[in-house]
Amino acid sequence: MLRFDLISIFPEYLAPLKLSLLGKAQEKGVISINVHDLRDQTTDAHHSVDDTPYGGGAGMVMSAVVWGDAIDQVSKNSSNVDLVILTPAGKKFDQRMAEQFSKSQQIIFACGRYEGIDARVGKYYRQQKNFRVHEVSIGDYVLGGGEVAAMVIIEATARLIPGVLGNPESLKEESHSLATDSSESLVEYPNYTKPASWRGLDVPEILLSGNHGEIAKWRRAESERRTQELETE
Ligand code: 6GU
Repeated sequence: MLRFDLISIFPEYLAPLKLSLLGKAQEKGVISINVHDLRDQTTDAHHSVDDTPYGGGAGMVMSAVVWGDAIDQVSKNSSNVDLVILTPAGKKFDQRMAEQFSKSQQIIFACGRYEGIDARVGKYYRQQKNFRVHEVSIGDYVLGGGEVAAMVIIEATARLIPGVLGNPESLKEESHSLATDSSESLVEYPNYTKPASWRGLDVPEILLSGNHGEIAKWRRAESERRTQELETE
């Protein structure tokens, strides 16, 4: 069972993880998702989690002391932890990374806010033999914090775990998994369902033909055309 732990100062922000596919997967016991409030680790009266940056500059930096205590707490007794530090300065998340994470035992998501987490946190856990540390971004834009990014990563990762999807066949043909080599990955072909004619728009004739060989060829060509279209935008 893959165990996901998320540490955040806004645990309520992560409530949607109980819903839909991920909620069902937790009920089935295929995954577990555990949300932790970073402020539970603070010892001062104000429950502060951040401070001004050394060297000056705008914004606040999240405390290594508080993060270290929280990560220690959530990883105690764990022999094999992937620590994901969410930051717009991280490596770009993609389907290949989701496939790797889906084989993990435990993934801890450090959801930072403000100007980020003291850089020593990643450095420290990289030195621990039971940890693999990943600094990850979900795209080239800046969010207010890592919570939504963590949800994106969990949703993409969990659905690759056997037993999470109702119909595992749906994994095979979808966007980004047509090729085993993700450098050659194509987006999905267009899908249609009844009615065959809607507001003057007809479903492509070939899909009504029952000729599975020709349908497969057409779909492949559509995937290539759409992928090409995205690349030339
Ligand atoms: Cl992981 N965090 C923040 N704050 N912004 C982001 C991001 C992460 N990925 C893209 N933008």
